[in-house]
Amino acid sequence: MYFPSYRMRRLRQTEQIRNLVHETDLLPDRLVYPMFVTHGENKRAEIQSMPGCYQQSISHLVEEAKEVRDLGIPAVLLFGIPAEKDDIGSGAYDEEGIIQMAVSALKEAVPELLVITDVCLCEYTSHGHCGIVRDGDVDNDLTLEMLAKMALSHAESGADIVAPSDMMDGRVAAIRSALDAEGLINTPIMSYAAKFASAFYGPFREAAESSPEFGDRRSYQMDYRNSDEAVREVLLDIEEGADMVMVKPALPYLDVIFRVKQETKFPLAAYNVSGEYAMIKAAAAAGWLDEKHAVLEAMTAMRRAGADVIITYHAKDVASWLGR
Ligand code: PB1
Repeated sequence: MYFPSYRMRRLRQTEQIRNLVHETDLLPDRLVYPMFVTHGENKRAEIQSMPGCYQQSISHLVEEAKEVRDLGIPAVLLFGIPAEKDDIGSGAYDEEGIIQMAVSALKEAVPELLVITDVCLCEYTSHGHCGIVRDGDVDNDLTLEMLAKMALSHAESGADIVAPSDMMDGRVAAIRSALDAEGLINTPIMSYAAKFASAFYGPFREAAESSPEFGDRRSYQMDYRNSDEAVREVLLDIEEGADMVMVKPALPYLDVIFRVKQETKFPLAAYNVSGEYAMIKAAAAAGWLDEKHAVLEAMTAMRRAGADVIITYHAKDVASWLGR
């Protein structure tokens, strides 16, 4: 069966034929929209390096969350910007903390929207690291206790899913046992299981005011040269009780997304991070890329690689382009 009796272009002739045989679906119900909520009243400030994304106080957050729901996007992922920070990030588990208050406001105003909370200390620590620092490095085991308290306070405020992004060893097991000990046996954990020490987080750190004051995150986030290690990290988190796993960033790691899905068959999220978003937005603003087509192609690539869920700042645009 070969040319000229077989012609591959027969199935590319028209939009109808191409749609009939297309292999990868992209739908709004696969998307999670990350949002930044800040302390205070009536605040809404666009993030310079992330056009269209905002640091906003709770009342504005709720309004935008209604738009997200109306677009058919099932979930938001919340990052908090507290009024104060300290060296152990104690604001992270404050029952009246910014995330705790935002979660209850969202669950009341938009109950059908899933609220996922990021569990990490970097937005709450004065030094900006993802844990408690002792002798110049993040102390893994001391940090576990804080993360468990933080995840518990989120779940008790009504969070539907908790998502530890800290990359401490053993944090999934620590959070699972803390939730179960308080009877929160049905709160799923979406673990940022294979999270790389990436240059593509720059804009986020501006948005969340969470840049490390000294050093970097390479003693806890993964080395981007390693793919076998990513599979080992994911398998460990599954062993510890993760309900969903994640690869982050996404586009520079499609090979890892593919491997993790193929080798684990576990529910898998890809996090299309701030730097990936900023690249496309900047190129589109300069007239170098067709934004809609570049974004839909990038989202489809993550799905084709095996991601079940895509966490992306493009979510609202994608959902409106898909017209559902
Ligand atoms: O969009 C992004 O860049 C996400 C950044 C990510 C949020 N979970 C982390 C990146 C970082 O600053 O190291 C925050 C770490 N908890």
